[in-house]
Amino acid sequence: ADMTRFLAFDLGASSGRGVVGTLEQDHLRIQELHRFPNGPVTIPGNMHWDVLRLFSEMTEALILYAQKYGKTLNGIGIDTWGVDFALLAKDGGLLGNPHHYRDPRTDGMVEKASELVDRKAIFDATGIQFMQLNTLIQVFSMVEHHSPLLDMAETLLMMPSLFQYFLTGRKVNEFTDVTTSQMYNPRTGTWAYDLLQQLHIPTDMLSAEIVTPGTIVGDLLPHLTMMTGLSKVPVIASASHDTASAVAAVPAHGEDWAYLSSGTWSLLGLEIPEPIITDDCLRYNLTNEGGVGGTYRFLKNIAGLWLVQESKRLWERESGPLSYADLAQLAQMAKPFIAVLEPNDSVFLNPPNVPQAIIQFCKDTGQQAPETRGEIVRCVLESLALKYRNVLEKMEDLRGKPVEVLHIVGGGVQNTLLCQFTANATGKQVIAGPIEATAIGNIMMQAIATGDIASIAEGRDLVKRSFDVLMYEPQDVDQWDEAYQRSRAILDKAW
Ligand code: ADP
Ligand code: LRH
Repeated sequence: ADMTRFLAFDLGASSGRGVVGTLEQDHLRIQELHRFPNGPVTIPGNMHWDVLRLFSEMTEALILYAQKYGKTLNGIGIDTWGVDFALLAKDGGLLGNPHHYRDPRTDGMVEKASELVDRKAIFDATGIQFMQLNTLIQVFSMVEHHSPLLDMAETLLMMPSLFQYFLTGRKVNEFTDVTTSQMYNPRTGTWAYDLLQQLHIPTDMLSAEIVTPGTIVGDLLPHLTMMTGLSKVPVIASASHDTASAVAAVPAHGEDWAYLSSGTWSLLGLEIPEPIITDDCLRYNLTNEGGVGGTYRFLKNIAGLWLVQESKRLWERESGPLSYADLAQLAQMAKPFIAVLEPNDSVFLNPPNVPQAIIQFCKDTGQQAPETRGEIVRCVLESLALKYRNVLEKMEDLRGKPVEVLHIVGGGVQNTLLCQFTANATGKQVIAGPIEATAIGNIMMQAIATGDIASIAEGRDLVKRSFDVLMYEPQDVDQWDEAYQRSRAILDKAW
């Protein structure tokens, strides 16, 4: 019999990849077909994503697929980072270049928006944490800056849906990514129209249907089948928010687990049946993003390995190529617990020089500053692990039940030092893997859409059977507990 194969496009803030998933009897096999870098492009005044280049890398992956596996492909699904979006004109043309969420156009805009509608009302209408990079705040900043694009926009598409539109010509948004916008009301199951009107945000552009994860959207357009050599392929809205796909693929069972999706960001949270929209949640700036199978992702964004990525970029500019493995080794040998950072402090959102911002933060908070590269990376990793404990404690408290294990998935699984630190800081058993959980979750949701997998539970069992994980047991817990108690004041600073 023919193999059942799916292609997942997983676009993260630091790289994109096309991954082939082959369903065999009892097993899912994945193979990376194509990987390409991603990052911001800054032109006067603005910071963008290069969406046309990303799309041409995607068509390149389709060509590579046809060369390697032949013309039959059972599905294509796309997931990307959250919150960013594109605007389309009446004729379907792309209006401008989509912005990067770290673009400073949103500086001060959360405060401005909350002068019109108070934070409690915004949270009540959406259940989403406040971050200046949210779609809501980005669009609000366009309103404030009188962007002419808003007058011309007929359709707003979230980033994964833009690429899906490029593949199929069909304009639909998908639930999991829509919920990251802070423009959607999970209680009414529609865009948060009242809130948007109060912020003077035009709502006509919210015309695309919102579909649930695992919906077949349309077929690959004829010019693309011709260009690539593929036959007709269904394009499927998987869990199009990368974090939703990652959570879908966590090889967990029962309810006593938390997840950490570890990449550019650290997304730490719980899978829950209903959003938790309470005053405590608002106070701790926790969020309720839409998940698969009717669940919600109760989580917090923690500025994650972005701090290491940026340090690496700066150091490479100074003195040539460095690998993540090199940095991990330097960190391993460096002196422990020199200082602790609040990774979510706004000074780390987009500083020109992350290592310098780290040193400055330490000075400003009266701490000794790390000096060497190893010390800086170690300080970041320790701070992340301590922040994980800090956030996890709040979440366990709000849900009213402790978790037993913490599953780590994503590229950050390769940072074994961080995995061990996370076990040490939280006192939980850590189960690390799979690295490509996001692409796997994307493939899983496609297979559910085509009927090849019956349910999410069955998909998670398949992931468990198909991929190895590594276990980390807590070590040096007393020392980590002391470090935690010493750093409470700093870690509690940026809720
Ligand atoms: P995103 O999807 O947000 O672009 P990924 O899930 O691909 O991110 O994870 C990227 C991160 O994984 C990098 O920032 C880096 O810190 C970490 N990483 C990647 N490869 C390695 C490695 N070989 N050793 C340690 N860490 C790694
Ligand atoms: C991770 C992620 C995260 C969003 C951020 C913008 O890649 O999707 O869930 O908050 O990017």
